[in-house]
Amino acid sequence: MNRRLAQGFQGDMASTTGRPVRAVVALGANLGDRVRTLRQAVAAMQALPLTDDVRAAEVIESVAVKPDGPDAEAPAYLNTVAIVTTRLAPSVLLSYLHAIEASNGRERREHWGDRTLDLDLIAYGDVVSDDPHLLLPHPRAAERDFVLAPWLALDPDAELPGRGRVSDLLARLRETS
Ligand code: PH2
Ligand code: MG
Ligand code: MG
Repeated sequence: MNRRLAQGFQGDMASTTGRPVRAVVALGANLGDRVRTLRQAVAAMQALPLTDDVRAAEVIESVAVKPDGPDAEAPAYLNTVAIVTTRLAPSVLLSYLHAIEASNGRERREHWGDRTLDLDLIAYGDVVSDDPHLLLPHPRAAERDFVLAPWLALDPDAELPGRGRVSDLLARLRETS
């Protein structure tokens, strides 16, 4: 694991769950060398403590979605989804994901602004949480083709906790768009 990432989190290493949990992470990049950044992000997830079995779907390209809708003028995204098996507590996993974003040059200026790397925790086991610092599952996952499609490709039986089967959610989304 990257030293800078490890140093930032020494105090949190004990924040683990007893048993391994499957977590789903959505990756997106629309600035810089997008392929390289996504590869680095997957490698960084593989190097996380108490985490293994990182499986990433094939990368897809998608039109940038902005607060007002799809924007074909904005740089296009590469998106994928990774499923990881982890014993990190969800808040700790999320902190690591933010650190991986930062180490890949992520800047937070604008809501849904262009970015080198976005890592969103989509689901953590079957946990449902309305803690504003840790909303689970991700509140917009069911509306996002670029999240549901790679997730379904990795796991045909995937379920979004509290929302149903990913295959049904994706079919419904495609009917209405
Ligand atoms: N992420 C966003 C906003 N818009 N559009 C696409 N195509 N892919 C994304 O990952 C994405 C987006 C905010 O997280
Ligand atoms: Mg996002
Ligand atoms: Mg994000």
